Amino acid sequence: MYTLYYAPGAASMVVHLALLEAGAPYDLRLVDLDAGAQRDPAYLALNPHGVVPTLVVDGRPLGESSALLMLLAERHPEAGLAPAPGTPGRGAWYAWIAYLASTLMPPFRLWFYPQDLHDTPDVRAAVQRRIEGVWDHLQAHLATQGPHLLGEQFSGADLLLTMLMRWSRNMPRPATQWPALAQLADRVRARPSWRRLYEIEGLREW
Ligand SMILES: N[C@@H](CCC(=O)N[C@@H](CS)C(=O)NCC(=O)O)C(=O)O
Repeated sequence: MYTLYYAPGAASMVVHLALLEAGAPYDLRLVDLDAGAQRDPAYLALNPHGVVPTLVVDGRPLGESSALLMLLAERHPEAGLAPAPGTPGRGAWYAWIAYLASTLMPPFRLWFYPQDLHDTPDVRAAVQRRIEGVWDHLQAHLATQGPHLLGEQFSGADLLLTMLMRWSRNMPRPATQWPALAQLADRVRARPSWRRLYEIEGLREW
């Protein structure tokens, strides 16, 4: 049994999707970010960074959405969230998750939390360019080697990418303006896990 501390549509989303894909039993605990619940001492004891997600695994709280995605893929190999260890796709899968976590997570953090930096229009434009540059790169990859990040094989990396694409929906150029990215998102959004998560987390807008 897992316990997932989450906020609707936040970085916890990919962990929640992985749990649903795996059919693993879990409890959900809402962290009300608007009310500042992530800074409650009881929550900080679980997650010293004061962010979601936290996943309690065998009684131990762990953070970092991309690491939790990899952990769940390892603990539930039958879910097909990752190519099997030792196969050629496994290395590419690690690389895509590390790429998404290192290139998109930081600028999205700055986009949504401009107070983390001294915010100016120049900084905001640079953050936007950084995110759009990653969409360009992913478009080129998916157009030639898609439809998923690993080609024909769906994986948890596609869940992570689609969550990150979703975060761009109100940006001047949302990720769905890149056709191969839009096609990947359509595939992921058609999955039962995505639909079920929308029901559970009460999400409406893409
Ligand atoms: N690198 C972390 C980022 C987590 C993160 O920034 N979560 C945001 C929501 S998407 C959060 O909890 N924000 C609350 C705050 O910073 O006060 C991860 O991937 O888990």
